Amino acid sequence: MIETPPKSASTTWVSLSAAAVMACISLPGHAVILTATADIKGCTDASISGRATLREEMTDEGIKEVTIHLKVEGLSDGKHAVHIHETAACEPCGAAKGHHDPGPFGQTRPDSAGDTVPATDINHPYHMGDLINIEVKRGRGSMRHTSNRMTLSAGRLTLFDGDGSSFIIHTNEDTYCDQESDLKKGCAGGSRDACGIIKAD
Ligand SMILES: [Cu+2]
Repeated sequence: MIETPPKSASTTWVSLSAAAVMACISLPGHAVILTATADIKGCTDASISGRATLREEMTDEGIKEVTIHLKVEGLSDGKHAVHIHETAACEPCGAAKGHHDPGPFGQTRPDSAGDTVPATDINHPYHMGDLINIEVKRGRGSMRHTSNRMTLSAGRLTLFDGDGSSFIIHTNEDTYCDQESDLKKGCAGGSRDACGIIKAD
């Protein structure tokens, strides 16, 4: 004779399963869309090495966010500027060109001044900003940064545009060129110590 489980036990199991499913669904920002990686190498110093991982997730609100986790060894102790540069090229490190920011320069207005569609004077959402400094202690540094100013998936903010993108780690810290007195050559970190081309996994 097959024993039928008591109704209350079955009901409990169903309730727990539903709770587990609900818990998975309700976890915030955990829908991973795409991941990417960059192997970091010294521009001239072969003892510098590192790795960056990038993970694009969808928040509960439906916003794409990219979380960058960077680890590096061999840099001098102290703070170093980290940016995503506009070209997937590291040889030489200058080939990575300028900072990734695909919008038209100098448009701080939130949207168009006119009614033309498509408008050509909208910089939003290209006010991407730059990444934060990495701090190196006893030759090792790590940094984590989350941004909704870039995506790995296709779109106007993608890092995988026509010529790709790279990380550059600079010799000095980024002052973020924040104050009038900071607005001078080198305020974004100066020369380039390391580079890594961002590649989709
Ligand atoms: Cu830079």
